[in-house]
Amino acid sequence: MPSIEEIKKSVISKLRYSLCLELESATNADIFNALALTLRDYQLDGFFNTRKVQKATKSKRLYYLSMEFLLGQSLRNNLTNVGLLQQAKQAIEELGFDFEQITAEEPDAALGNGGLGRLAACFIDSMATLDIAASGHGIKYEYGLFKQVIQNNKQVEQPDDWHSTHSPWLIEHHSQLMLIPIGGHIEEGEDSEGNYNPMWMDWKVLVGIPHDYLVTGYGGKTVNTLRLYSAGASDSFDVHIFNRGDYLRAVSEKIASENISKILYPADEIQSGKELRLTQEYFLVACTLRDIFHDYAQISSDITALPDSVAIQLNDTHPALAIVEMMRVLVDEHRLDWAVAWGITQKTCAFTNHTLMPEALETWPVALFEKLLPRHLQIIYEINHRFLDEVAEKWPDKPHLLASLSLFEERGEKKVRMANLAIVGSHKVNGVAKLHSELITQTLVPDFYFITPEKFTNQTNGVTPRRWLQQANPNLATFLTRQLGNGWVTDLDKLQRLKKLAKDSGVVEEIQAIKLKNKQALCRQIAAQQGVQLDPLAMFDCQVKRIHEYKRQLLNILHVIHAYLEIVESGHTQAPKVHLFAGKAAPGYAMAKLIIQLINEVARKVNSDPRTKGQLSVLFLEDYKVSLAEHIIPATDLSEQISTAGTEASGTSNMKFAMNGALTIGTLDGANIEIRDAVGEENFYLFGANADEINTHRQAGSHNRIYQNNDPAINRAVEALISGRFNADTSIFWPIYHMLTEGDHYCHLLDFDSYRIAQQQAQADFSQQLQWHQRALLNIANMGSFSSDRTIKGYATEIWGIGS
Ligand code: DL6
Repeated sequence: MPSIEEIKKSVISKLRYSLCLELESATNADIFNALALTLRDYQLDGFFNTRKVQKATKSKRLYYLSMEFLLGQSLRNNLTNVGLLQQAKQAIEELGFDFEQITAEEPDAALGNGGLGRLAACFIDSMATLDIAASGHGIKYEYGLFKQVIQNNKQVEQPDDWHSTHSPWLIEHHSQLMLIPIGGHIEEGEDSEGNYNPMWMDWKVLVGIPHDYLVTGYGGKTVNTLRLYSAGASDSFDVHIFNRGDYLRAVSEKIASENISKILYPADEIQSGKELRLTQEYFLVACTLRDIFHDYAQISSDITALPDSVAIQLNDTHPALAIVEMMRVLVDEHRLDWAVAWGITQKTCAFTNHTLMPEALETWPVALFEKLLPRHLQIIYEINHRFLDEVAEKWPDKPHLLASLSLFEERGEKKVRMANLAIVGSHKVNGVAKLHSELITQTLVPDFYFITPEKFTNQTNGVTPRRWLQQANPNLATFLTRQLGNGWVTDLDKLQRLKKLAKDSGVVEEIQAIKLKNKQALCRQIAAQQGVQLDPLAMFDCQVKRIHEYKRQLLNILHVIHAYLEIVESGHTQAPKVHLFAGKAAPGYAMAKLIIQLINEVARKVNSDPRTKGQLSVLFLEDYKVSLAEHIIPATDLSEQISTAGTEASGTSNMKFAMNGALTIGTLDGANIEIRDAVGEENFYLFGANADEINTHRQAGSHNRIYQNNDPAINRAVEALISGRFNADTSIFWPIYHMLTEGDHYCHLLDFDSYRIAQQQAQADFSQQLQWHQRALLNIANMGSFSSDRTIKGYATEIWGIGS
């Protein structure tokens, strides 16, 4: 381990020889870069060592393919995992800089939209910590998720220039660039032995350039990589056009090639039909498979034994083309028999589903495939043909199966169904929470479950305690280490031992003091950034996540409107409460953007009304991202997990909040159910209809107006939307009013009353501070199984055949 002096020396040397700067003129950003480069050297030593060990032990390797990796900031996390946090802190202070300011300089790497991308980031941390030979594979987007600013109470999107071109964490391997064919057409033909031999002709070339981000496991023993591919222009890019002398067109096609990794699609659900998106998915898959076959060639020449050494996990359907590309390489390049190639592919690939929303199931027009990936389309037809023949032979009395299982949607424009492709081509399919996995088999793809029940399994999500406890909540982490020793960081079940301390009022007061400190810190940050003063003694009730109708931020704000009207119209008083919201809406999602506007308009009204002073504050925090979450979560008293039952696959912020001592108000949805089982029903505010009840309600076509008319409180809150109270233009929130009262798929009003009662109970309980924090402590103590280490152990043994 380097000494403080050595770190200082290296920082000065990096400034001088890598950045061409002297200490005297260095800014905070320069120091950040120099410290990151210093740290990267230590990580590189670990990386070479890890490679040696993994080669010597012939470890089976896992390739995690994801279109999103929501990393956030890396400096503090990498320092912690390498074990250099304290030394670096001191070195930086001794050089005359403020360590907090240096870490704050780092832009978030927002290469993801939300839960799916952040899960991938937690997983690579856990894989390295568990010494699993693994690599993440994604795209190095030049622009990550857009930056959100609120102007006139509305979301405005700005490009996120996250410094991808000069991130100190990324190591470019230009010498390993890859040529990826795309477009063209197929010419049918035969090989010299008379076998069918289609030729993929006249394709253009995309160029993939790998960049490695080093992923250090806790303790620094294993250093894996996250490999992000950027698209570059190719010299050989459409030489035909060039040769014809149309230079400008040839150059613009080059630019189009570079555009492939320009931007992350800013929607948490997929963007079917978009040519660029399908190209991005193919680009990721094709680059990764080149790496996989290249790595495998270093260890074996027996291609049929590939599944013994390689496992591929598909993070949702986005990289499902890996199945097809693998078949193409095995059949067309390695000349394997189809059945042998198919056996290898199925044994190697596994698929995780992350959503039950039918509209989120990816489908791609056949015409688009034909244009971009003609050979892949042929292969998909062949997979489908053989698969459906097998089904027809096995279940001759169930011909209806063929339509639902087919890889093609035949109604309307013919499309490829990516979920069906992912299921057929994988040996395991998992959901991300118990309820979600059950619903996959019962409602999403019941016919696939019928024909291959053994494929379906569950791996409940988890989050890394390194970032979400140790880093985000140093006050609590110090307390935990004092009480339990340091072992909890890699064995979160050790938190169980806190249970016996819950009766010790001294310990509970410490938990209370830690929460207060975190709330004070958040208040300072909010005051500095948004100029708003909040009372840290108030109850902090937070809902931070993507803005979506199913997540029901609308239910939350309707309840806030109700509380406001209780104060100003009914003369009620309430103990101080702060409602915090944060989250981004997909730029094209009008209803979600209107909900953001409503929250901001309500906040403006409530906060400026002298009658609510000291009782109610509402705040929408701009530009939600990982680093902001790290400040909000440890400061939260009440965590809002209020999605309509049966819609949220798992949720992961629910885990982060509970782990940091927030109590949850939530529905029986996603992982909430397992969290409630773990922390105890008395430590969780349950409300609302369950998934079956929601289903029955929807099937009966029940109309929300019934609920509205029966309940004056609901009626008053809903009518306030169009009363001009929050915006002089009474038509602004009509779309919301209309949706709530005339056909609300997400059943806001159905659950409103039960939500209000649960809120009332939480508010009353919060006044009993000792009991509240005792329950907070029990939440922390029982969250051990929501570590992503537990999740990854599950994937490794049950899906990847690693470490079993
Ligand atoms: O599994 C990670 C995360 C879950 O916790 C959320 O419940 C779920 O909504 C999210 N899914 C997506 C959907 N993306 N696609 N497709 O982000 O996954």
